[in-house]
Amino acid sequence: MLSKDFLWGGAVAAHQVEGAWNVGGKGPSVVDVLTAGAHGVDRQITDGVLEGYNYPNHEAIDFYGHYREDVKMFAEMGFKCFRTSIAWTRIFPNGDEKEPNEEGLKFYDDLFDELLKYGIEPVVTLSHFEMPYYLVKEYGGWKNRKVIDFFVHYSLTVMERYKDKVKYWMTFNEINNQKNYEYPLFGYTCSGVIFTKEEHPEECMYQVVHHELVASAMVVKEGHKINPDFKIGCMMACVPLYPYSCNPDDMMYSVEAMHDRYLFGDVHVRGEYPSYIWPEWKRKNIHVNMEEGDAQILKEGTVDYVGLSYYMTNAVKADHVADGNGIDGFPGSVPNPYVKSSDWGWQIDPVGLRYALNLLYERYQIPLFIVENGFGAIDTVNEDGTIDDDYRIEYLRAHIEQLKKAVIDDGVDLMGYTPWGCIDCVSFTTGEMKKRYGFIYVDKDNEGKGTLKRSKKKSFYWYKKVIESKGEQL
Ligand code: BGP
Repeated sequence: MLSKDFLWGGAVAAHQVEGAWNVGGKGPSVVDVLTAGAHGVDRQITDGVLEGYNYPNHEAIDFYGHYREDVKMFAEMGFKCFRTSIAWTRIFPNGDEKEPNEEGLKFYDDLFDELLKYGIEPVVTLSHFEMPYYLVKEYGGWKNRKVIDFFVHYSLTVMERYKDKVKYWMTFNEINNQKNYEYPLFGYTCSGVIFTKEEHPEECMYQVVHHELVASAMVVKEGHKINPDFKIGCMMACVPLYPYSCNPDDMMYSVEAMHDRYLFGDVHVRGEYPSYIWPEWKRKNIHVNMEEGDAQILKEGTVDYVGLSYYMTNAVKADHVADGNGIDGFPGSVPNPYVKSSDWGWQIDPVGLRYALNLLYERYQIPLFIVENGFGAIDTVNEDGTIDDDYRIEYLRAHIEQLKKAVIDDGVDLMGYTPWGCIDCVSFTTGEMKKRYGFIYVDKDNEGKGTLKRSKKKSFYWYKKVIESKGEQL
């Protein structure tokens, strides 16, 4: 049985649920000018808001207008926590203002009060794949060092405001995805970067990442001064890479390829760049500008826990690297014959979750928090309005079984589990509604039509029992 303090809950991000993209003084965010696409690589930043184009994020599921009803349903499932993000542009519409927008601050006050009313702890991501569009246009996004100060000012403003309501924070969602310039959706939207022809994309993304790591460390350090009880974590997309075979070349390649993922945890947790990065930068002729004092900042701003998303593993094959056709832009990755894939090609591997937790805990020895995991699928509503999402239950059950093994058999210190998209929301990689994760169904289709009515799926009742029984009744 998992401990009574284990944080069971669910996760979403502001721009994938709230809608109300220009309401209450909110400014446009990069995700508000992003087109939908069948696959992540097709999603594009437009040059501002296109007339007549249906931006799925603009209304999303209107959590902004429905949050009371939704929180009540989370409470009915027994959530101990709820992970969401704050939309930077509700607080600072352009991003470089001195004074925050009171109406935006008030919205999150109300949301957090509503959660606390039911004893649900808010878990807040400060930057979940978005930033003010103004900072992209005027400053070039995170390429520009000035953005560090804007982000720190925004973060400390909300930490000060909610210091008695929010204890759990995370700085950047899936920060390691930003480095993945082969998959521009992450590079562009997360960090608001548009490369010029002269720029070396990888060098540019390392610069972006350095700025974010420094900003994150500043926020961790200063945040602890605001409230020493804050638990401030980092957040990484954890996609462990298996060697495709026991060929030593595959094994060695998997170690090298994992560096890309570890880099972020290594800096966040250990407070310094790891030894393997310097020779890599030298080999690739990458130069990252660091200012005097940055090393000290990284040292002083180490995180309290590691938040992670886990959806899949990938297998890598050394002799497949050169052809550049890896799955989802991961060089060298090939389908793993031992696991199945979702309709979107994500390889389903529950044991990989236990493996991931062991890898991270052995390396860092600080608490871990699974803040995303889940099964994106097309749901069918039966004639009587019920939704039998047994495939989702099966996926989550298998993953919870493995996380329990990691905790009980392997001694991993795991703070909690918040399945992604606990209420249906706009998919990030496709910008569509049809890829659903929720325990709660929302009546809205890909064309943006629907009543927005909420209904409980079969998994709703199942997850309620899981929480009630502290993970015993799966
Ligand atoms: C993660 C993101 C989330 C979420 C999730 C599922 O990478 O942090 O924002 O969207 O993936 O992805 P998708 O919605 O594309 O299925």
